[in-house]
Amino acid sequence: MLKKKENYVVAVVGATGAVGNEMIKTLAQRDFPVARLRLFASERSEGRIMEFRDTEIPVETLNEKSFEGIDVALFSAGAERSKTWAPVAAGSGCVVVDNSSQWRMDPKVPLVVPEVNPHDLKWHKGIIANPNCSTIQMVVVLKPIHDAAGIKRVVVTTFQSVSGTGQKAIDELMQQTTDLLNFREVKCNVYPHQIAFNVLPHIDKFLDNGYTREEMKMVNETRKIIGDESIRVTATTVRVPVFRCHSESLNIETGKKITANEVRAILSATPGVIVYDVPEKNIYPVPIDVAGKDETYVGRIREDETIENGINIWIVADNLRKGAALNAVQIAEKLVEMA
Ligand code: NAP
Ligand code: 3JN
Repeated sequence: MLKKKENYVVAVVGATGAVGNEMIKTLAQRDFPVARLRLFASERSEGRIMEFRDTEIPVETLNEKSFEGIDVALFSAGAERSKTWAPVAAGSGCVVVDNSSQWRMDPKVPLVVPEVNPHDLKWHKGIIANPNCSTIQMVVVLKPIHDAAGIKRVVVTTFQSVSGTGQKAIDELMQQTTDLLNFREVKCNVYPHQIAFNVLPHIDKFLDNGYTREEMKMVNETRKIIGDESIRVTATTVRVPVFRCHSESLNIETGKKITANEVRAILSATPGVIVYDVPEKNIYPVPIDVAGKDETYVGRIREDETIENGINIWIVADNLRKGAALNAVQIAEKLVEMA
C-alpha cells in the first residue's frame, strides 16, 4: 500500500517512449504530488535530458537498486521489462502501475480502470495492471450499460491508430506518407504491409484460434475488469493510418431491453464519458477531434433492429491518454486518495 505523504517520489520506466512521454506530460498537467521524478529507459537513452515542469531530468538505466526510495513507478517499457523489473520494484516497497500485458491476467494482480473497478485497488500486492488501450475505452462504456441491462454479448471492431505501436510506427506512417506523395519507394519496417493509405486487420501476433493477441486481450480483460465471466466478447482489431486515437464499433446484446435514448441518458451521466451524438448535424466523434482529450467519446448510438435487445455504438478515445498514460496516472491518484 502507498503510505500517506505530501509528495511522492515517482518513476517512469520507458520514459522516452510514446506512452512514457505522455505519462510525464500527464503527471505535470494533473499536478500529481511529485517530490522527485526519476526517468528510466534503455542504454540507448542513458543521459538523455527530459523536461518535467521546470526541471531537466537525466534518463537512467535500471539496476537492482534503482527503485530504492521510489514510492510509485509507472511502467511502459514492454512486457519483458515488466516481467523482470516490476517484482524488483515491488520488492523495494514501490507500488507499480504496469502498462504492459505481463501481469494483466494474473489472478493476484488487479486490472483497473478507475471509473469501472476502483475497489480492486484495495487488494493489490505491489503491482497493479493497466489494461490494453482498446479494452479501457470499451469498458468505461460497457459497465454502465451492463449495470442497467445486463450485457450478454459484444461484437467489437477496432480502428487503431499507429501510436498504439509506439514511436517507430508514428515515424513510419509519416515517412511512408511523405514518400508516397513524393513518388518515392515505400519502406515497411514496423508492419508487414504498407500502413499509409491502407488498413491492416492484424494487431499483435496471430494465435492458434485464428484471433490475434490484441483481440483476445479485449475478450479476457473485459471480463476481469467488469468482474463477470458470462459476458461474451468477440473482437476484430484493425490498424488504420491515423496517428492518434482508437475508434471502435460495438454491437451489444443485452438481457433486458434498453432503448437508444436510455443508453444516451446513462452514458451522459457516466464520469469520463462524453456523448457526442447529433447525426443530423454530422456530430459524432472522430479521431482528429478527440486527440489530446481525456474523455471517452461516444456517438452513433442506435438500436440494432435485427435482434430483440441490441445497441450499436461508436466509441473514440485517445489511446495514449485514457488508453495508457492517463489511466495509469488516475490509478496513482486513487492510490494517493486511499493512502
Ligand atoms: P515505444 O515508443 O517503443 O517506447 C518503448 C520504451 O521502452 C522506450 O522508452 C524504451 O527506451 C523503453 N525500453 C526499451 N527497452 C528497454 C530496456 N531494456 N530497459 C528500459 N527501458 C527500455 O513504445 P510505447 O508505445 O511507449 O509502449 C511501451 C509499452 O507500453 C508497450 O510495449 C506496451 O507494453 C505498453 N503499452 C500499453 C498500452 C496500453 O494499451 N495500455 C498502449 C501502448 C503501449 P529507449 O527509448 O531507450 O529505447
Ligand atoms: O497496438 C495497439 O494499439 C496497442 C498496443 C499495445 C501493446 C503494444 C506492445 C506490447 C501492448 C499492450 O498494451 O498490450 C503490448 C504488451 O504489453 O503486450
